[in-house]
Amino acid sequence: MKTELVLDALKRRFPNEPEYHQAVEEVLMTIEDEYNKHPEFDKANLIERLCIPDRMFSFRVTWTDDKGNVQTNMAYRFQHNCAIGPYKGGMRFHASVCPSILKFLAFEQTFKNALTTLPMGGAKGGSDFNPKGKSNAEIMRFCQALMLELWKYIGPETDVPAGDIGVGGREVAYMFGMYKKLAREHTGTFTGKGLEFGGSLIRPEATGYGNIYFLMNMLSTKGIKNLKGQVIAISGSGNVATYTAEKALQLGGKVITMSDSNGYIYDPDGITREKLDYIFELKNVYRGRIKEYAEKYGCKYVEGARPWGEKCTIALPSATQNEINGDDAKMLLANGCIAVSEGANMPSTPEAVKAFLDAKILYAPGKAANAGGVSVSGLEMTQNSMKIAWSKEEVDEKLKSIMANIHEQCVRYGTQKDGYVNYVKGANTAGFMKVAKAMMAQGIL
Ligand code: NDP
Ligand code: 2IT
Repeated sequence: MKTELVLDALKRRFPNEPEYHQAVEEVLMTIEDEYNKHPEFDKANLIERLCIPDRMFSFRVTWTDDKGNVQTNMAYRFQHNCAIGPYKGGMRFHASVCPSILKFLAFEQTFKNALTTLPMGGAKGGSDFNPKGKSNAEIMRFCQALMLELWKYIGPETDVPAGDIGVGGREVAYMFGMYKKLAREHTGTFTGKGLEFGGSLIRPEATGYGNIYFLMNMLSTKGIKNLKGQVIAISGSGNVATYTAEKALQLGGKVITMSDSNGYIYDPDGITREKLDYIFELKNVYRGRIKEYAEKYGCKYVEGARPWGEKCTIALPSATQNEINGDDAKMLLANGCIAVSEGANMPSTPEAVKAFLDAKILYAPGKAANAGGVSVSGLEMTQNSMKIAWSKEEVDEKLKSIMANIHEQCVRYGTQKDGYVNYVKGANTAGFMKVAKAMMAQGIL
């Protein structure tokens, strides 16, 4: 494969989309060895077909705020690839949402979903709507207005959205409610639904728990069996970050940081179960800021900064893309960090990724480590189709075994001659090979 040529052509065709270029470049640079064993891929122009989304919807959403002002936002759905199953992926509501960010997320989702072992294609959607400070009624009206357009493009066997940044159980419920009214059917066209109307146990916990399960698989290759004695830095304080902290605590880890887009807290005594309950309440009930934790418990709060300068042995970025840069990575390594497992999607810049791989620490890219969320979404789809509900224990066991399976795939494709497991190469190659084989079998489409 002439990686540079493919990338240059993509950049020319889709200019000003840096996050999309970054995600594509990372995958193409790491799959070359395996790709070159298959000359038939080149003949079928597989790379271009795999990098460009199948379909991109963009539309205006008009809604009325509490003061009676008419507001507009842009919303999108990028259906990237459906070779192995219906399109599947979250919806993100954040002021920064734009085609480049959703295209990178939809691209990554395609490989992540392939790794889960479940039959799901890749998609992502969202809006530049900023949910911060909005009333419940405004959130509801926005979700309903968005769904007036989106419902035409989705369906239980077509495209199944879920949550992501700014979209949790509340937003999924409002979107699903409107979808069901317009489509006149009550099936599994969203995941992350409430338990009363088709949601799965463990779905809220799944991304965070799954990341810790993946981390434990990595640590066990070094003979480490629990998190006792490990000092853990987590970024974010949303869905992924809070459940990551919960499972880390259960396994004996000491969590010392959490953050939001305003700053981070550093609690040298460790966030206890009781303190974590406060964070759950702060975030989900009051929709407050992490700063309030520092005020309540009298610990350090650093405004406008990220937690990576604090000494830790394990870092679990769980907020957003490009939140660990090359300098942050160097600080983490200098402070003795032995493992980085990504709850967020593409949280490490290319410089940071290089630093982790050069230092040969345990480094799990998001598409492997955070696949637990979409995996339990897949299990929610299965339960909806079968019209049954599995117990917490059943879902958790399935999640554990899926994360172990993803770890195995990474080891299979990512083990280097010196024995170091390059999980980036492993995850990208395993995900790519599955999608590529499915596309080849289905002909030129
Ligand atoms: P939430 O909206 O629940 O939480 C996001 C957290 O990250 C908040 O604390 C938020 O702070 C912070 N954050 C968001 N954007 C930024 C930013 N630009 N700079 C600094 N902090 C930021 O989202 P999730 O927990 O669901 O998602 C977190 C990450 O995990 C994302 O990368 C998402 O794509 C990924 N992910 C999510 C899955 C899921 O199932 N939800 C599954 C797999 C991956 P603030 O409140 O100030 O905005
Ligand atoms: O990035 C992700 O994997 C998610 N936001 C979850 C997607 C899903 O469909 O559950």
